[in-house]
Amino acid sequence: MTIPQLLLCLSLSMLCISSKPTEKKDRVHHDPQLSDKVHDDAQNFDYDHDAFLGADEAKTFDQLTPEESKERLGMIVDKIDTDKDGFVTEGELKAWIKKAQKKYVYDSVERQWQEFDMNQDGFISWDEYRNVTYGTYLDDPDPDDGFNYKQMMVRDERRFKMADKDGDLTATKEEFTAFLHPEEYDYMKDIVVQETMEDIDKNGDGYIDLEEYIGDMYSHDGDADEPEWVKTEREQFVEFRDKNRDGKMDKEETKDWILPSDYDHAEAEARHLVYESDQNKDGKLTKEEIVEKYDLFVGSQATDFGEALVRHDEF
Ligand SMILES: *[C@@H]1O[C@H](CO)[C@@H](O)[C@H](O)[C@H]1NC(C)=O
Ligand SMILES: [Ca+2]
Ligand SMILES: [Ca+2]
Repeated sequence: MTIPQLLLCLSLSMLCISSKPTEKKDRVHHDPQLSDKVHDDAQNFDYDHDAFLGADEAKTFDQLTPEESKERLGMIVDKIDTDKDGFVTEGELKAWIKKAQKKYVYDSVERQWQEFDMNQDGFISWDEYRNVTYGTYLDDPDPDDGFNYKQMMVRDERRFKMADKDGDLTATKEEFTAFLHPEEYDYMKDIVVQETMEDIDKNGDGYIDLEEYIGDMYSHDGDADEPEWVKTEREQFVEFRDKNRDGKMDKEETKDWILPSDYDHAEAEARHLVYESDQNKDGKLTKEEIVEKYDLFVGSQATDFGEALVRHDEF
C-alpha cells in the first residue's frame, strides 16, 4: 500500500467513525446558568442585570433613562417583597431571581393554556386535557400507527394527579405548570424519577442495571467498537451512579443522577446583590437602598448616551 492510499484509508475510516450516530442522550436536568455574560462587576453589571431580570427583560432597560429605570425598579421591588413588610430579604430576592429565570416556562404555559381550557373557566380539568390531547385516540382506540396512546394517557393521568395538589382533578395555572414542567417543582421530583426509570428499565425489575443505563444512551451498531464516551459512562455507572455497589440503580441513585443538587446560582447572586447594596448592614434591603443602586440591578445604558449628548451640546 502506498502512502497516499494509506492516508485515504485513514481519512475514510475517520469519516466513518465521526459520522456514526454516537450522540449521547442526556437525562440530567441541570439548572441553567443565570446569564451567558461574564460576572465581573469591575467591568460592568451585565451578568447581574440578566440574573435579576432575565436576559430578555434586561434588554428592555437598556433604552431607559435613569429616572425611568428607577421608577420601574421601584415597582419591581414591590413585587419582590412578597410579605409586604417593606424589606426585601435574601430569600425573597432568590425566589425572584429563580422566577425571572423560569420566564420561558411560564410563557410556554401561557401559550398552551387557551388550547386546553375549553370552557374558559380559568382551570384545566383532567377531562379537558384528556379530550384535547387524546380526543382522536378516544374516538378510535385502535389507530394504525401502532403508537401506544393508552400507555401515554395512563402516564399523563398519573402525572396530572400528582400535580393536582388538592385532588379535585382540576388544575390551577400553577398546578398545570407543574404538570407540564415537573422538573421545576420539588413535589414533582418523585414522578420525574419514576417516569425516567420506567423509560430505561427494560426488564421491568424496578432498577436500572448497567446494560439498561448504557442502552438508553447508546445503541449498538452491529459489531462496531464502542466509542470512548460509552466506556467512560460504564466507569461512571460503576464508580458514581451505583453508590451502594449492588450493580443497579435504585430510585435514590437515579434521583441523584438526573436531578443533581447543583451549585445554587440564584442563592449566590441574591447574597451578592444584598451585600453590595445593604447600606446599613441589617441584612435586608429597603426600596431606597435598591433604587440607589439601580445601575447594579437593572442599569440603563441611556445614562451614558444621555450624559454624552448633554456634554456634547454644551460645546
Ligand atoms: C370530553 O369528551 C366527552 C366525549 O366526547 C364529552 O362527553 C365530555 O363532556 C368532554 N368533557 C369535557 C370536559 O370537555
Ligand atoms: Ca376549564
Ligand atoms: Ca445501587
